[in-house]
This record gives sequence, structure tokens and C-alpha cells, in this order.
Amino acid sequence: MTQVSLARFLIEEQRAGHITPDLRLLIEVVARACKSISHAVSKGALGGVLGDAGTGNIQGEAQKKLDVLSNEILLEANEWGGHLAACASEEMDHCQPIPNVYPKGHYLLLFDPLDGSSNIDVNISVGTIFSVLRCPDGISEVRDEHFLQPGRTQVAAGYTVYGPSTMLVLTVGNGTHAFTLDREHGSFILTQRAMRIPEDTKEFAVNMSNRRHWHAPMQRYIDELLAGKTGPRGKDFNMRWVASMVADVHRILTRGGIFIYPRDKKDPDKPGKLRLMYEANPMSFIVEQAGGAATNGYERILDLQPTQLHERVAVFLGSKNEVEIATRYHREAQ
Ligand code: AHM
Ligand code: MG
Repeated sequence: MTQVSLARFLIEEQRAGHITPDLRLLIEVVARACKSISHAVSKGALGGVLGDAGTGNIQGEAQKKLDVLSNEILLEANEWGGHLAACASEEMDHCQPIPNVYPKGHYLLLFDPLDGSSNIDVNISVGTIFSVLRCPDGISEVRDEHFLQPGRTQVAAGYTVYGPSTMLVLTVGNGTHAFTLDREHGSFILTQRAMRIPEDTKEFAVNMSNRRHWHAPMQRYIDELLAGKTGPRGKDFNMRWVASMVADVHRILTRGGIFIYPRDKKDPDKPGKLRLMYEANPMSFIVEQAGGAATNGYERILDLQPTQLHERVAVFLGSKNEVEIATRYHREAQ
């Protein structure tokens, strides 16, 4: 059977009118940058890239050397192609407009360059998450506020998981598709077209150590899962938590499940841990395009109006029927 490379897949999407030539270029450039990040990640201690960078990001989190390196790789790859107006990242306080020496394009790119980076030093899967928006018309100087568009306006979203194999999962609003990196030839090959998340599941992913901090509806939902066959749900559930959102979501896309990072009482001012613009929105777009659902416990994530670039949000995503039950419990308790 003929293999379909990412390049060919994107050309075909362009011919079908699903993406513009500039968006095709943008996705190809991001994929190329992800190959470089994959290379750096896989070198581990031999590449001298493990450990802390000795700096912090705007969210007060310590940056790993690979966080900083991955951010630079994505910025450098994307600045000269003429397809972007600006980039924004978990690792930068504000958006970075494309330098004036290069032509400006019509898209805005957001990314979490290395998600789950606390896992790097222990050789567990990490990933890159990205989201693409249109730049509003008539903007001469892009600012953070121009990125504050609801997730449903994304024109593309994807992630790359650096696991036993490197995989890129992508949506341009026409299904969710998975590509595996062929290391010998250096290209991503389509290995799963139109991924589907089963509507029902017996698997959940949550950091259980936070249980005592959860609000009542979240405790009720998880307690019912833990009660197993003899409890109200009438079946046994299994739990998995990699603590790399990319790896946890990838498992859910592959075999179903529900992923939860709720708001809790530990830090009442924070509406959750994960970031809306470059974690929750792209993952929600990918999951919905595979037949799953994504809410913040009350509303569809893709309908939320962002108010800040680094805004946090509670996340419930994955198998539709489980997300619906968890969301119903939260709404009922309002
Ligand atoms: P990061 O972007 O700083 O790596 O943080 C996000 C990560 C997610 O990948 C993961 O789901 C979560 O944080 C894990 O949180 P916890 O440490 O509470 O298990
Ligand atoms: Mg992250």
C-alpha cells in the first residue's frame, strides 16, 4: 500500500479546499520543528539538555533546558516563512510579532513547546501542543488581545507526542488524523485517518492526590467510578495518569477514556491548572473532531471567550458519555 506522507496529506487537504497554501506551509513548518525537538528529546543526557534552565516563565514555573530550547526551535522555524503574523507560547510573557525584516502572514500560532516537561528528566513521554488562529484583518501591530478568540475559531490544532515513537496528531476541522515519524526517511507518515474516541469508557485519568482539594461534584463523580461494579455506575473503572497531557490525551484518542484536571480549593483563585489557549483549546478541537467532548465542567471549552493569553481553565475531555455525566454533576450542583 502506498504510504501517505504529511506533505501529501496536506496537499490533498489544500486541493479539497480545507486549508490555504499558507496554512499548509505553517503546518509543515511546525512539523519540521517538532522533528528537531524530537531529536533533541531523544538524545537525553547525551545531548546535555536535561535539567533546569535556571529561569522561570510568567506563570512562576521553573523552566527546563528543553522547554527553552523547544521554544527557540519553534520560533526560529516559524519567523521567516511569511505565513504568520505572530507567535505566542507558554514560555513567553507576551506574544512575539514576526520581525519586520520578514513578510507577515495572516495566521497566529500558539504553542506549548514542551508539555509535561517535569517528565523529561525521568525519560517519560512529553509533547508539543499547537493551535492556529486567523489574525484579525487590518492589524498593523499584533498584540496579546488579538489572540483572545474562542477555541471554535481555530483553523488547525495538533500535538506531537515524543514517546517510544514520535507521532503528530492533527486536525484542520475535517477529522483528527495521526502520523508516525519515520526516522530513517525523516517524514511523518499517515498511520491513522479519522481517529474515533469511543463514546463509553472504563478508564479515567486524573491526579488523585488532589482529591481532598476537589469540590463536591468532582468528588461525587470520581467516587462513583471508584465504587466499581457494585456502585451506581455498575462497572469497574481503571485509572491511568502519565502527568503529560499529550500522552494522556493520546491514549484517550487511541482507546477512549476521560481526562480531568479540575478546578480545586487548593488555589481558589485559579480556575484550573491547564492553560486555555495552548493546551485546552487545541486538545478540545482535536478531541471533538474525533467524536469526543470537552468542557470546563459547565460549558464547552471551545465556546469560552478568553480574557488573557495565559488564562487557566478546568478540563474534562474524552469519551462523550463520561464527559456528559461529569458535566451534569457540576451543573446540578451550581
Ligand atoms: P506543563 O505545561 O508545565 O508541563 O504542565 C502541564 C502538565 C500536563 O501535561 C499534565 O496533565 C499536568 O501538568 C500534570 O499535572 P500534575 O503535576 O498535577 O500531575
Ligand atoms: Mg503544558
